[in-house]
Amino acid sequence: MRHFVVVGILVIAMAVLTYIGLDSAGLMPVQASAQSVPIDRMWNEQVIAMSFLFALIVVPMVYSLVVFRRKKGDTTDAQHIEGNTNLEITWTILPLFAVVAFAYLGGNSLAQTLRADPEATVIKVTGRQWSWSFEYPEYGVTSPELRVPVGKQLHLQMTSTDVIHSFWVPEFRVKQDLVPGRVTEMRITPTMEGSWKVRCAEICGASHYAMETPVIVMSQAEFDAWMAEQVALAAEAAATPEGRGQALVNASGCTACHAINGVGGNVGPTWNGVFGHEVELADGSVVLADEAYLAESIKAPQAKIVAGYETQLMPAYGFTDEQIADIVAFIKTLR
Ligand code: HEC
Ligand SMILES: [Cu+2]
Repeated sequence: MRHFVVVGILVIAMAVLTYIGLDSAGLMPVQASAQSVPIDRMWNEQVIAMSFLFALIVVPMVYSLVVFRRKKGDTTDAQHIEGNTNLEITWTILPLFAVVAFAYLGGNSLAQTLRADPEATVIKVTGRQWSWSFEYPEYGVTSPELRVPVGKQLHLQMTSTDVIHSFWVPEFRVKQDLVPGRVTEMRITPTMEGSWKVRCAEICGASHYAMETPVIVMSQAEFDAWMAEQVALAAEAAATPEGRGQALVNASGCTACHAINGVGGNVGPTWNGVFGHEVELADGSVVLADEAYLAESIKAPQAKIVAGYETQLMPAYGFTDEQIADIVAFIKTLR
């Protein structure tokens, strides 16, 4: 009996210490959304259960090793034990209750993170290899970074143009896949101003690691000012071919692979200075990068492969000839 009391006290002490240790390790980034509250509560409950189970296993084991060691010179057999029905019933029933309780808590937290606000702002999210774009249908604006006002629920309607991606901002906790041919939804209510990053959380190809873009939560006034600027820029851009081309480039994620003025990926060649210059192709020939060549490169990317980029694949886009002409007009402006 004395052993049970001592072990019981040690288990509780060890559980408390383990919990305090894990809790102060700062495993979580800041809590920046309303949806993170039920998730963090659930996490905390699991950490408590984990700490207790850890203590329940480790303490009796170490205690037995130390206290019930074989005495020097004792060569007798150990006591034979046949099993214990009460113990078996207990350790079946208690975990069963624990699992059912966690299933209930989990269902509850899930329902809270999915709760829809009818006033939510709709944002259409597109993921592609390897970039994001965010369309604000209310304003007719598309942005390569996600800027949102604090305190309002966002209703993200997400899809992918190629493979499965996954939208994940650790500070918001929730995560959702983007599936080609389907629209998946997610609700996020940012509760804190700040600047974070959305990362793709589904391995989606060679540059998966680079598929991230800023997420900026600002005050309503700052957001309104930014949006007014975007609306004005979009109207201005729509009036010229190179402006329309630039908007298409921004909305299509070309800069995931092509750097413009030093900003962007290096999977494909930079566009600066390409127009009017000679391009060496993989087959050893040389072509002049005129309008026709650039248009063909976009329309039929595999028709002429630039030397040095044989192993990289430029995707095909379903652009119209006018759209391609606009993009070429934009590339021509890049000296
Ligand atoms: C997944 C990466 C990737 C994306 C995204 C991408 N490209 Fe490319 N692009 C390449 C690669 C690699 C090449 C070079 C190989 C080739 O010629 O096919 C290339 C070549 C080009 C060229 C020829 C450039 C030169 O220097 O000769 C043009 C023009 C071009 N891309 C336009 C675009 C446009 C416009 C978009 C967006 C609508 C785009 N690309 C998106 C990878 C990409
Ligand atoms: Cu991805």
